[in-house]
Amino acid sequence: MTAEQAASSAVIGASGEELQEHFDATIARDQRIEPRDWMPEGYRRTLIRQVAQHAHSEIIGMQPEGEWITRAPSLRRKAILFAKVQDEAGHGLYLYSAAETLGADRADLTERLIEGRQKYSSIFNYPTPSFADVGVIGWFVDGAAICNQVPLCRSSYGPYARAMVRICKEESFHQRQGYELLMTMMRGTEAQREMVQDAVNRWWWPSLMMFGPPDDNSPNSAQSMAWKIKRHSNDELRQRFVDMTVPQAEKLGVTLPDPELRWNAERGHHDFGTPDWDELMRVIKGDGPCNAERIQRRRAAHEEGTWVREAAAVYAAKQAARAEKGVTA
Ligand code: FAQ
Repeated sequence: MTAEQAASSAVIGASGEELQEHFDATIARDQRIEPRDWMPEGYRRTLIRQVAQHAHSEIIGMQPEGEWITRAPSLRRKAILFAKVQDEAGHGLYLYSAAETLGADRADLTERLIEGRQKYSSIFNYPTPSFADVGVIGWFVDGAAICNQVPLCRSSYGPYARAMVRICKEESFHQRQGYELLMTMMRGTEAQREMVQDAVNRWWWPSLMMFGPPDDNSPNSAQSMAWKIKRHSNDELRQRFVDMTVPQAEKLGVTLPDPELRWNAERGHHDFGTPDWDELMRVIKGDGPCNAERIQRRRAAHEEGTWVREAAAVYAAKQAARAEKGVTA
């Protein structure tokens, strides 16, 4: 028990065992754990790990598409892309705030990210050489994010679950913009259709890897599901994504690059091939096509933003001093 938890148990006069029982009963009743509630240290640590990785993913995830803002082919596409990338920044900020309610320090989380001590999603370590990648990221990556994150709206930790509600609404919008962009390109020239197919070929397998390792090699899943932080296993969500995406690919007129992909009437799901799990592990460990570039860019942005953080802190201190003296702005 931490000092803070010991103090809170003393206040309400409950023993460690009683606190644990109360926590277990709250989870069993499908009610939410809130920041001031007692929680086991493992639960807190697991949430900080997952929420921080999620926040970092949103922030690093601004880079692959962000590269296209200056090169988007029309003012309309530029405005749409600008808004989408800005939404991802907002998602990162809600999630860092959720991590702070668990006692994490945002500056420390950022340090851990840029020093390579905390992870972010593997998917953002792949390059975006063509504008079709912007559409495919919206369709596949936001689509996978929706499959993974809609169940997180029912996650047992209140601030995380509530942050996910708005995030999921925005991700749905992002997915549709990606699909609409691809439909426009598919109605265009042969060269544009080839660009779309090429982007689909490059992003399909990395998108399946976003859901994490297979269930029999996912060390965190069992405990996270028992705590109802995660509601479904990695493989269940991966299957859901495949089933959702296959008819969308047919409608769009592209081929998903998996010769083993077919409907299995008995299971009521699509069968599909096995992603290259060695590749996922390499990318997670920092050896993907763009890992070094992504972190270098994030570090540079952090350093360039030092003066903004310093100015904001001085301004906040001044405002607090004025408020203390009773001066209204
Ligand atoms: N990449 O035991 P498990 C987005 C790590 S946001 C990197 O299965 P867990 C929005 C895992 O952390 C995308 N690392 O772990 C957007 C663990 O390492 P650790 C991010 C991965 O936590 C769209 C180890 O492997 N979404 O896309 C990956 O139970 C477009 C063992 O794995 C979230 O973060 C991976 N793919 O399940 C933005 C959603 N997979 O910490 C811009 C919330 C696994 O023990 C543009 N997170 N690892 O050292 C989750 O649902 C879970 O954390 C999973 C992993 C499913 C990602």
